[in-house]
Amino acid sequence: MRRLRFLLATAALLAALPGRAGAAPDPGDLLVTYVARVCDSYDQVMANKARNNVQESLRDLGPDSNYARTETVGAAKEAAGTPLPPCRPLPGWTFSTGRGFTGRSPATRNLSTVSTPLRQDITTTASTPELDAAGNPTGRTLTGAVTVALTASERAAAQVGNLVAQGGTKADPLNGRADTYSFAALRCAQDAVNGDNVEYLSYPSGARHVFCYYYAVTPPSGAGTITVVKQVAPGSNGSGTFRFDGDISYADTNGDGVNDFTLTASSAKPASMDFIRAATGPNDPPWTFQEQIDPDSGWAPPGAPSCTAVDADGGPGRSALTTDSTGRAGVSLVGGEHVTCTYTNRRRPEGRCWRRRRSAAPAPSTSPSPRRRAPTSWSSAPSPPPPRASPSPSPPPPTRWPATTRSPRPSPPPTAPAAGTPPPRTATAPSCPSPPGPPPAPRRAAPGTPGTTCRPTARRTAC
Ligand SMILES: [Ca+2]
Ligand SMILES: [Ca+2]
Repeated sequence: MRRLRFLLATAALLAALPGRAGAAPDPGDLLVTYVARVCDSYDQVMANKARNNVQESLRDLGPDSNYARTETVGAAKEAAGTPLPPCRPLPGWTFSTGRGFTGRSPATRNLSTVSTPLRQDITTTASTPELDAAGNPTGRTLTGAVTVALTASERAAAQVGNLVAQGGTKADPLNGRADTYSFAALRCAQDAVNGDNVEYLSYPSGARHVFCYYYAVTPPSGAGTITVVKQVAPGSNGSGTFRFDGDISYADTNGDGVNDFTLTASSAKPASMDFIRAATGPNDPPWTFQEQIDPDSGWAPPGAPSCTAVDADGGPGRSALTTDSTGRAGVSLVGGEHVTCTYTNRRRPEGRCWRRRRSAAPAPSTSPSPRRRAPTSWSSAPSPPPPRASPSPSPPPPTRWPATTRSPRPSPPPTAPAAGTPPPRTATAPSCPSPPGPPPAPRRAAPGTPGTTCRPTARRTAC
């Protein structure tokens, strides 16, 4: 009976392999099973290994990755991390492959795409036999999936470590169905690190079959952009690194359990970071962020940021903006709008060390009619959420595990392939273009900067 199941599964697989129906697979074929899923909310989708702002979902994802640092994407881990139900198979979803990748842009629905497409016709079917790493049927079936063999051009790209998969096509990463689906996550083969819409396809040593899992969310929400700008007042000496806590960021750069991002600026060089985020619905809390100033940093607190909203035509926006004197900002984002909030810091006068005021209630200023937001996990809150598995130290090379913002992506395969399979990537092998967007977030600067009378402190957090 078991043998019969095996033979039936093999026959089904052969029929499913494009261009190989009815023919015995070449033992040298390299196979990929593409699987697509759709969920009802972002928090139903397991995150990739790194939780950072490379992630291209419009809201943060749910559980931390259940993969070990160098573990290859597999059906069992995906089923455990993002269960069906509540998520469902997504047949008819097209994937593409190419050489290298290009960062997200408005023209590609703010999703990364392959830079040189090799193939744009890989579409999931109702079901396909599940294969093991050697390419043999396991006897189980995967729904919303398709297995294909690498083409010659794909294989050539894989052999130089340059084969990349994406959800959708280069021209439309949402397959013309943006009115139904939003991107949530993509994980392929040995690359499940950054949560963007591109992943490298490579084969572990001895393997000839790998998986690529894609997750969409329905219904989609509109999207807008929030830009946080950091300015340093003229005449302020040196540069400063400023941390902002809030749910606008998907990263936790200092590992304190509260999401944050950092900006480093000087009077000669302001800094900014863009966040493409979901429009907030009537029942959604606003996006939030708040600058955090170490009392020993030598910088005075910025006070309320200056925020403006602009609509898609360049006119005044309708996004509701709230700010207060503690540097807190809330944005109820309207789809298609661009909100910019600017914080300006200056050095404290010499001889005066600012100390954090804990009791003073912030004096809110609003525009237009703010909605009262539910309490969220501001950094000053005493009870941070459960700690996340931090973007663990890296699979090789470690520099490809950004703790915060953008960096070369996707990640390289961690192990050496067998003969005839793609070679291992090294720390210098990837020549990924720098995607557009904010610069890599710097680590927090040591407090006690020049030009102040505050004592230096050794206090420093691990990033
Ligand atoms: Ca990625
Ligand atoms: Ca943090």
